[in-house]
Amino acid sequence: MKVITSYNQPDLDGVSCMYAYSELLNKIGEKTNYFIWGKPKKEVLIVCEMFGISLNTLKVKEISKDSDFIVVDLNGKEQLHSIVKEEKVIEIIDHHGLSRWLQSYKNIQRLQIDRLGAAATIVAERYKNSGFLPSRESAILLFYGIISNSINLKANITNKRDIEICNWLKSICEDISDEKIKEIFIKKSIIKDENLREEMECEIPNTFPDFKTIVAQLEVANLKEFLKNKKSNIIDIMKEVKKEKNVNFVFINCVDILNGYTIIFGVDEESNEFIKETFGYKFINKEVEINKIIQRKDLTKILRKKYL
Ligand SMILES: [Mn+2]
Repeated sequence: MKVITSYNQPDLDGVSCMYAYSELLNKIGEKTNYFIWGKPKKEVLIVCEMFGISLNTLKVKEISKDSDFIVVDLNGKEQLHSIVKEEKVIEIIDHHGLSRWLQSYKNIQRLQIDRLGAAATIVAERYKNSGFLPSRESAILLFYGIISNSINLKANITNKRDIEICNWLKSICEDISDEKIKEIFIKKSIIKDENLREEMECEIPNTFPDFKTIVAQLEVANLKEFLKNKKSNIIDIMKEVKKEKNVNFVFINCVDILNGYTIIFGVDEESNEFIKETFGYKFINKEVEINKIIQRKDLTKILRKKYL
Protein backbone atom coordinates (compact mmCIF):
# COMPACT_ATOMS: atom_id res chain seq x y z
CA MET A 1 0.00 0.00 0.00
CA LYS A 2 1.21 3.47 -0.90
CA VAL A 3 0.15 6.46 1.17
CA ILE A 4 -0.08 9.96 -0.25
CA THR A 5 0.38 12.75 2.23
CA SER A 6 1.17 16.45 2.59
CA TYR A 7 1.94 19.07 5.28
CA ASN A 8 -0.01 19.63 8.49
CA GLN A 9 -3.37 21.37 8.00
CA PRO A 10 -3.22 21.23 4.23
CA ASP A 11 -4.83 23.79 1.95
CA LEU A 12 -6.99 22.97 -1.05
CA ASP A 13 -3.99 22.43 -3.30
CA GLY A 14 -2.52 19.82 -0.93
CA VAL A 15 -5.84 18.07 -0.33
CA SER A 16 -6.80 17.98 -4.00
CA CYS A 17 -3.43 16.43 -4.89
CA MET A 18 -3.82 13.72 -2.24
CA TYR A 19 -7.40 12.93 -3.18
CA ALA A 20 -7.05 13.01 -6.95
CA TYR A 21 -3.64 11.38 -7.26
CA SER A 22 -4.70 8.54 -4.98
CA GLU A 23 -7.72 8.00 -7.21
CA LEU A 24 -5.58 8.04 -10.37
CA LEU A 25 -3.10 5.49 -9.02
CA ASN A 26 -5.96 3.22 -7.99
CA LYS A 27 -7.40 3.50 -11.50
CA ILE A 28 -4.02 2.52 -12.88
CA GLY A 29 -4.01 -0.47 -10.52
CA GLU A 30 -1.64 0.67 -7.77
CA LYS A 31 -3.25 0.32 -4.38
CA THR A 32 -3.05 3.76 -2.82
CA ASN A 33 -4.73 5.78 -0.09
CA TYR A 34 -4.17 9.21 1.43
CA PHE A 35 -3.45 10.61 4.86
CA ILE A 36 -4.53 14.15 5.71
CA TRP A 37 -2.66 15.36 8.80
CA GLY A 38 -4.62 17.81 10.92
CA LYS A 39 -7.68 19.84 10.10
CA PRO A 40 -7.58 21.10 6.51
CA LYS A 41 -7.75 24.84 5.83
CA LYS A 42 -11.13 26.54 5.74
CA GLU A 43 -11.26 26.71 1.92
CA VAL A 44 -11.15 22.89 1.80
CA LEU A 45 -14.20 22.59 4.01
CA ILE A 46 -16.02 25.27 2.01
CA VAL A 47 -15.49 23.49 -1.32
CA CYS A 48 -16.30 20.05 0.09
CA GLU A 49 -19.53 21.31 1.60
CA MET A 50 -20.51 23.27 -1.49
CA PHE A 51 -20.13 20.25 -3.79
CA GLY A 52 -20.99 17.46 -1.35
CA ILE A 53 -17.52 15.91 -1.34
CA SER A 54 -16.42 13.79 1.62
CA LEU A 55 -12.79 13.17 2.46
CA ASN A 56 -11.91 9.76 3.81
CA THR A 57 -8.42 10.10 5.15
CA LEU A 58 -6.49 7.23 6.69
CA LYS A 59 -5.90 7.47 10.40
CA VAL A 60 -2.33 7.25 11.70
CA LYS A 61 -3.02 3.86 13.29
CA GLU A 62 -4.21 2.49 9.95
CA ILE A 63 -0.87 3.20 8.29
CA SER A 64 1.45 0.21 8.32
CA LYS A 65 5.10 0.67 9.23
CA ASP A 66 6.30 -0.55 5.85
CA SER A 67 4.11 1.70 3.71
CA ASP A 68 5.75 3.72 1.00
CA PHE A 69 4.90 7.41 0.87
CA ILE A 70 4.17 9.89 -1.88
CA VAL A 71 4.56 13.50 -0.79
CA VAL A 72 2.56 16.21 -2.54
CA ASP A 73 2.66 20.02 -2.47
CA LEU A 74 5.91 20.17 -0.52
CA ASN A 75 9.44 18.85 -0.90
CA GLY A 76 10.73 19.57 2.58
CA LYS A 77 10.52 17.54 5.73
CA GLU A 78 9.72 19.83 8.67
CA GLN A 79 6.00 19.88 7.99
CA LEU A 80 5.53 16.14 7.49
CA HIS A 81 4.04 13.82 10.10
CA SER A 82 6.68 11.79 11.96
CA ILE A 83 5.20 8.57 10.55
CA VAL A 84 6.72 9.51 7.18
CA LYS A 85 10.30 8.22 7.20
CA GLU A 86 12.67 9.71 4.64
CA GLU A 87 13.78 6.35 3.28
CA LYS A 88 10.15 5.39 2.61
CA VAL A 89 9.36 8.40 0.43
CA ILE A 90 9.29 7.15 -3.15
CA GLU A 91 7.71 10.04 -5.00
CA ILE A 92 7.34 13.82 -4.72
CA ILE A 93 5.03 16.14 -6.65
CA ASP A 94 5.49 19.81 -5.88
CA HIS A 95 5.66 23.38 -7.14
CA HIS A 96 7.72 25.11 -4.42
CA GLY A 97 11.39 26.04 -4.45
CA LEU A 98 13.77 23.17 -3.73
CA SER A 99 14.20 22.46 -0.04
CA ARG A 100 17.53 21.60 1.56
CA TRP A 101 15.91 18.36 2.75
CA LEU A 102 15.32 17.08 -0.73
CA GLN A 103 18.69 15.33 -0.91
CA SER A 104 17.91 13.32 2.24
CA TYR A 105 15.25 11.38 0.33
CA LYS A 106 17.41 8.53 -0.95
CA ASN A 107 14.74 6.24 -2.40
CA ILE A 108 12.85 8.59 -4.68
CA GLN A 109 11.71 6.83 -7.85
CA ARG A 110 9.77 9.70 -9.35
CA LEU A 111 10.23 13.40 -8.76
CA GLN A 112 8.40 16.28 -10.40
CA ILE A 113 8.84 19.79 -9.09
CA ASP A 114 7.71 22.46 -11.53
CA ARG A 115 7.31 26.13 -10.71
CA LEU A 116 3.58 26.48 -11.24
CA GLY A 117 0.60 28.12 -9.60
CA ALA A 118 -0.35 24.85 -7.92
CA ALA A 119 0.81 21.28 -7.45
CA ALA A 120 -2.71 20.29 -8.49
CA THR A 121 -1.80 21.34 -12.03
CA ILE A 122 0.75 18.52 -12.18
CA VAL A 123 -1.77 15.94 -10.92
CA ALA A 124 -4.41 17.14 -13.39
CA GLU A 125 -1.83 16.87 -16.20
CA ARG A 126 -1.06 13.31 -15.10
CA TYR A 127 -4.76 12.50 -15.63
CA LYS A 128 -4.82 14.17 -19.01
CA ASN A 129 -1.74 12.26 -20.14
CA SER A 130 -2.92 8.94 -18.69
CA GLY A 131 -6.17 8.76 -20.62
CA PHE A 132 -8.14 8.24 -17.39
CA LEU A 133 -10.72 10.86 -16.53
CA PRO A 134 -10.93 12.19 -12.97
CA SER A 135 -14.15 11.62 -11.03
CA ARG A 136 -16.41 14.63 -10.56
CA GLU A 137 -14.97 15.06 -7.06
CA SER A 138 -11.34 14.94 -8.19
CA ALA A 139 -11.97 17.36 -11.05
CA ILE A 140 -13.68 19.85 -8.72
CA LEU A 141 -10.98 19.62 -6.06
CA LEU A 142 -8.17 20.00 -8.60
CA PHE A 143 -9.82 22.93 -10.36
CA TYR A 144 -10.56 24.94 -7.22
CA GLY A 145 -7.20 23.92 -5.77
CA ILE A 146 -5.45 25.58 -8.70
CA ILE A 147 -7.79 28.59 -8.59
CA SER A 148 -7.33 29.06 -4.87
CA ASN A 149 -3.54 28.61 -4.90
CA SER A 150 -3.04 30.99 -7.81
CA ILE A 151 -5.68 33.52 -6.65
CA ASN A 152 -7.88 32.87 -9.64
CA LEU A 153 -4.85 32.55 -11.93
CA LYS A 154 -3.77 36.13 -11.11
CA ALA A 155 -0.84 35.47 -8.75
CA ASN A 156 2.71 35.97 -10.02
CA ILE A 157 3.38 32.23 -9.87
CA THR A 158 0.65 31.45 -12.42
CA ASN A 159 1.91 29.62 -15.48
CA LYS A 160 0.35 28.94 -18.88
CA ARG A 161 0.06 25.29 -17.86
CA ASP A 162 -2.19 26.26 -14.92
CA ILE A 163 -4.54 28.09 -17.25
CA GLU A 164 -4.59 25.33 -19.85
CA ILE A 165 -5.30 22.56 -17.38
CA CYS A 166 -8.08 24.61 -15.73
CA ASN A 167 -9.75 24.91 -19.13
CA TRP A 168 -9.42 21.16 -19.60
CA LEU A 169 -10.95 20.44 -16.17
CA LYS A 170 -13.84 22.79 -16.97
CA SER A 171 -14.41 20.99 -20.25
CA ILE A 172 -14.75 17.56 -18.62
CA CYS A 173 -16.81 18.48 -15.54
CA GLU A 174 -20.05 20.39 -15.85
CA ASP A 175 -20.18 21.19 -12.13
CA ILE A 176 -17.20 23.52 -12.47
CA SER A 177 -18.12 27.15 -13.05
CA ASP A 178 -16.55 30.58 -12.71
CA GLU A 179 -19.53 31.88 -10.70
CA LYS A 180 -18.67 29.49 -7.91
CA ILE A 181 -15.16 31.00 -7.65
CA LYS A 182 -16.60 34.28 -6.37
CA GLU A 183 -18.84 32.44 -3.92
CA ILE A 184 -15.90 30.46 -2.53
CA PHE A 185 -13.69 33.55 -2.20
CA ILE A 186 -16.43 35.45 -0.35
CA LYS A 187 -17.14 32.54 1.99
CA LYS A 188 -13.44 32.18 2.68
CA SER A 189 -13.30 35.84 3.74
CA ILE A 190 -15.68 35.53 6.66
CA ILE A 191 -13.22 35.61 9.55
CA LYS A 192 -14.27 35.61 13.17
CA ASP A 193 -12.24 37.85 15.52
CA GLU A 194 -11.05 34.87 17.52
CA ASN A 195 -9.60 33.33 14.35
CA LEU A 196 -7.98 36.50 13.00
CA ARG A 197 -4.50 35.81 14.38
CA GLU A 198 -4.54 32.29 12.97
CA GLU A 199 -5.66 33.58 9.56
CA MET A 200 -2.84 36.13 9.55
CA GLU A 201 -0.24 33.33 9.69
CA CYS A 202 2.12 35.51 11.68
CA GLU A 203 3.78 33.05 14.05
CA ILE A 204 7.08 32.33 12.31
CA PRO A 205 9.78 35.04 12.18
CA ASN A 206 12.16 35.41 9.24
CA THR A 207 15.63 35.62 10.70
CA PHE A 208 18.36 37.65 8.98
CA PRO A 209 21.91 38.37 10.18
CA ASP A 210 21.02 41.84 11.53
CA PHE A 211 17.32 41.63 12.33
CA LYS A 212 14.19 39.54 12.59
CA THR A 213 10.90 40.27 10.92
CA ILE A 214 7.42 38.81 10.68
CA VAL A 215 5.49 39.12 7.45
CA ALA A 216 1.83 38.36 8.07
CA GLN A 217 -0.68 37.82 5.31
CA LEU A 218 -4.38 37.99 4.66
CA GLU A 219 -6.23 36.95 1.54
CA VAL A 220 -9.83 38.16 1.51
CA ALA A 221 -12.54 39.38 -0.84
CA ASN A 222 -13.47 43.08 -0.64
CA LEU A 223 -10.34 43.99 1.30
CA LYS A 224 -11.00 47.72 1.84
CA GLU A 225 -14.30 47.01 3.50
CA PHE A 226 -12.65 44.29 5.56
CA LEU A 227 -9.91 46.67 6.75
CA LYS A 228 -12.45 49.33 7.70
CA ASN A 229 -13.73 46.97 10.36
CA LYS A 230 -10.61 45.02 11.24
CA LYS A 231 -7.53 47.16 10.74
CA SER A 232 -7.21 48.16 14.39
CA ASN A 233 -7.59 44.50 15.44
CA ILE A 234 -4.91 43.56 12.92
CA ILE A 235 -2.53 46.19 14.32
CA ASP A 236 -3.22 45.01 17.87
CA ILE A 237 -2.36 41.44 16.86
CA MET A 238 0.82 42.63 15.15
CA LYS A 239 1.81 44.54 18.34
CA GLU A 240 1.21 41.40 20.37
CA VAL A 241 3.25 39.27 18.00
CA LYS A 242 6.11 41.78 17.86
CA LYS A 243 6.45 41.66 21.63
CA GLU A 244 5.96 37.91 21.97
CA LYS A 245 8.42 36.92 19.25
CA ASN A 246 10.85 39.74 20.00
CA VAL A 247 11.29 40.81 16.37
CA ASN A 248 12.38 44.14 14.89
CA PHE A 249 9.69 44.62 12.26
CA VAL A 250 6.18 43.32 11.70
CA PHE A 251 4.06 44.04 8.67
CA ILE A 252 1.20 42.49 6.78
CA ASN A 253 0.56 41.79 3.12
CA CYS A 254 -3.20 41.94 2.42
CA VAL A 255 -4.57 40.75 -0.91
CA ASP A 256 -8.02 41.37 -2.29
CA ILE A 257 -8.55 38.01 -3.98
CA LEU A 258 -11.67 39.14 -5.75
CA ASN A 259 -10.61 42.52 -7.10
CA GLY A 260 -6.91 41.84 -7.51
CA TYR A 261 -5.04 44.50 -5.52
CA THR A 262 -2.73 44.55 -2.49
CA ILE A 263 -2.45 46.68 0.66
CA ILE A 264 0.65 46.52 2.87
CA PHE A 265 1.19 48.18 6.23
CA GLY A 266 3.45 47.84 9.23
CA VAL A 267 2.70 47.71 12.93
CA ASP A 268 4.58 50.97 13.62
CA GLU A 269 6.71 53.74 12.06
CA GLU A 270 9.89 51.64 12.18
CA SER A 271 8.23 48.81 10.31
CA ASN A 272 6.82 51.22 7.71
CA GLU A 273 10.28 52.72 7.23
CA PHE A 274 11.62 49.21 6.74
CA ILE A 275 9.02 48.50 4.04
CA LYS A 276 9.90 51.78 2.27
CA GLU A 277 13.60 51.02 2.33
CA THR A 278 13.35 47.38 1.36
CA PHE A 279 10.73 47.42 -1.37
CA GLY A 280 10.74 51.09 -2.39
CA TYR A 281 6.97 51.36 -1.89
CA LYS A 282 5.29 54.75 -1.35
CA PHE A 283 2.99 55.23 1.62
CA ILE A 284 -0.26 57.13 1.60
CA ASN A 285 -1.96 57.38 4.99
CA LYS A 286 0.40 54.82 6.50
CA GLU A 287 -0.50 52.22 3.85
CA VAL A 288 0.93 50.99 0.60
CA GLU A 289 -1.61 50.22 -2.09
CA ILE A 290 -0.56 48.29 -5.18
CA ASN A 291 -2.80 47.84 -8.15
CA LYS A 292 -2.06 44.13 -8.60
CA ILE A 293 -1.67 40.99 -6.55
CA ILE A 294 1.54 40.74 -4.57
CA GLN A 295 1.81 37.68 -2.35
CA ARG A 296 3.80 37.27 0.81
CA LYS A 297 6.09 34.83 -0.99
CA ASP A 298 6.97 37.58 -3.48
CA LEU A 299 8.01 39.84 -0.59
CA THR A 300 10.00 37.22 1.32
CA LYS A 301 11.86 36.42 -1.88
CA ILE A 302 13.00 40.05 -2.09
CA LEU A 303 13.91 40.01 1.61
CA ARG A 304 16.07 36.92 1.19
CA LYS A 305 17.80 38.32 -1.87
CA LYS A 306 18.55 41.62 -0.17
CA TYR A 307 19.51 40.58 3.34
CA LEU A 308 20.83 37.01 3.23
MN1 LIG B 1 0.50 24.52 -3.29
